[in-house]
Amino acid sequence: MANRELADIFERIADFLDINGEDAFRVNSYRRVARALEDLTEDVADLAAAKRLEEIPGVGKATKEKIEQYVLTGHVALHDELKASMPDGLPALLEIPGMGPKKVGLVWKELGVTNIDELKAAAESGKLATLKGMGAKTAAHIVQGIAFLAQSRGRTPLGLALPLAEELAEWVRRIPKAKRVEIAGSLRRGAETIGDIDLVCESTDGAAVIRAFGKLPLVVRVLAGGDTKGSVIVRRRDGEEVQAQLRVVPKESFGAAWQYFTGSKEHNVRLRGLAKEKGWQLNEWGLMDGEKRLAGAEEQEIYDRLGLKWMPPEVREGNREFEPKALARGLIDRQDIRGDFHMHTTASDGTLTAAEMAAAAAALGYEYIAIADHSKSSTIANGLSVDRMWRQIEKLRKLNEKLDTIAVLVACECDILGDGSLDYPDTILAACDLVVASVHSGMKQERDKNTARVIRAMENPLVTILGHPTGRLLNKREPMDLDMEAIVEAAARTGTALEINASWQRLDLNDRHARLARERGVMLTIDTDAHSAQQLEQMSLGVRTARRAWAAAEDVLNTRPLYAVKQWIAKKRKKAAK
Ligand code: DGT
Ligand code: CA
Ligand code: ZN
Repeated sequence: MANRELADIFERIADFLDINGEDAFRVNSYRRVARALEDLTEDVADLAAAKRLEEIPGVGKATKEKIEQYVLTGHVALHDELKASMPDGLPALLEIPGMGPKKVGLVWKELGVTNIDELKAAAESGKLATLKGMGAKTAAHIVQGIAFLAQSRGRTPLGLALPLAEELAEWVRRIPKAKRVEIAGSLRRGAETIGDIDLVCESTDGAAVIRAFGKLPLVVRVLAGGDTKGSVIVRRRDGEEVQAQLRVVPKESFGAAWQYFTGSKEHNVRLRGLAKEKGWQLNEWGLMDGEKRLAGAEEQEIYDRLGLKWMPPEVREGNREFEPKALARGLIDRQDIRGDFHMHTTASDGTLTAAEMAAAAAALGYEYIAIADHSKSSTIANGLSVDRMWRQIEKLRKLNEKLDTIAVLVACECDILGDGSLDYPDTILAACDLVVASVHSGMKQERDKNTARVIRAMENPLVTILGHPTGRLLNKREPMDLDMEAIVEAAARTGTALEINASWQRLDLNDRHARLARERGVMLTIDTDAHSAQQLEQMSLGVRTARRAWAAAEDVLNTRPLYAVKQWIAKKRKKAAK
């Protein structure tokens, strides 16, 4: 239906008129019709065809003409004219908390401000505070609004949100009247980035819990608070802010609320549909048959009553998880992981020696690791020259002989050069136990070129794993334009493993591509790309991504014991030797 789009256009006309200082009556006539359009149950085009536009509340001569124009042409001339009459950056100012159309008009006319950067500069220079009706406090508020807008556009990466949410949940657990507290939302589903943190709490005194929630030390500001829901801003470890919601429910509803607020929305729609088919109702308070509560205290009961197996949160995306045989194989767990094939040491850009990394990995209970430092072309990462790499191979062999707690495999992260050839001669690659091949430069080429480059690298029989396949950095760098179908097909054909790089900034492969790879029988690895001991613990983020790809332990090479890993690596190498 066009209603929504037309409502937006009318809303923007009202904003533009308001910025221009038009009289309130005219401005409001557009706002009223915008709202009426949103509430309309019939398509506005049908109403226009039936000459029934007058039935829409608030429609007068001027607005009726504009609706007809839109239905006919898809445009409203007044909207286009107004938009053209003001600087392009101006409408974006309206999105800043604390900046209404009146203030936007004021800063534009009085200070010549035409975009967010100029507004920020005007605030910081003190000019903004001198405007009529502004003052230092309003100016400070606007600066805060600009900062929040900038970061709230980018969602929070899972690796930043998870520890923060766990800490917040721990604080909530200490609130006297709070009982059970759990994380819900996209965070519980292990999504790569999250919009906000959702917590669910069992208590009989919601108002008290929510008041205490607003006073927790992590909380920067309170946005809203009531009897069942509180909403606050907390600060991320990088200084940015994230919104967090707390929902408080009684014991008998805890499972239902946890399920509901875990989502996803698509998954919930399906679940609610199944309840409806049986004549029941499902919402955040419980699974109800009229007045009778069928389930609600535990999530498990809800799935049980609906005749389903309980579903791990990572698969609740409304993407075939309701099919009968969907999850027959089970999902990989963090405990299935026996090693890590991708980490760096002081030989290139890591912070610990190989011996120190081995000790840290042994402390995690691993059976093996591969040390994969950078190759010579990665000069900023202090990549190893051919000579240095020969010495590194020798050094790692000796280290491995010395250790009896953990096996150290000799590896390298070899650059894939522009033409798809590798940064080291085959003699070096053959001397390694395994080779991670990665693209680190020249990623802005066209899709065909990128794809051919990466496939050529995978065709080298000495390449074991394609490292961080798309090169993306969450919220920072777009993925390389690749034909992932072709990459996955080539991985299957050449017997090359595809990496789920578990670094919190990467998660690359992403869940979708990892699922595609798994469905085509491609071997996956989950590697941390650690540059420090602490980064080895990012493994759990990669496992979450693998679970979202419905991967079982058998789909992931580093769940296998060392002898089986070696056999698997040897297969591709042998095939090529024939
Ligand atoms: P996010 O925060 O954007 O990363 O994504 P979610 O999935 O955490 O979404 P959020 O925070 O808006 O809401 C949390 C869950 O609550 C969501 O996954 C499903 C449920 N939910 C929220 N609003 C609705 C709704 O309007 N309908 C349904 N069926 N479920 C909803
Ligand atoms: Ca959320
Ligand atoms: Zn790399």
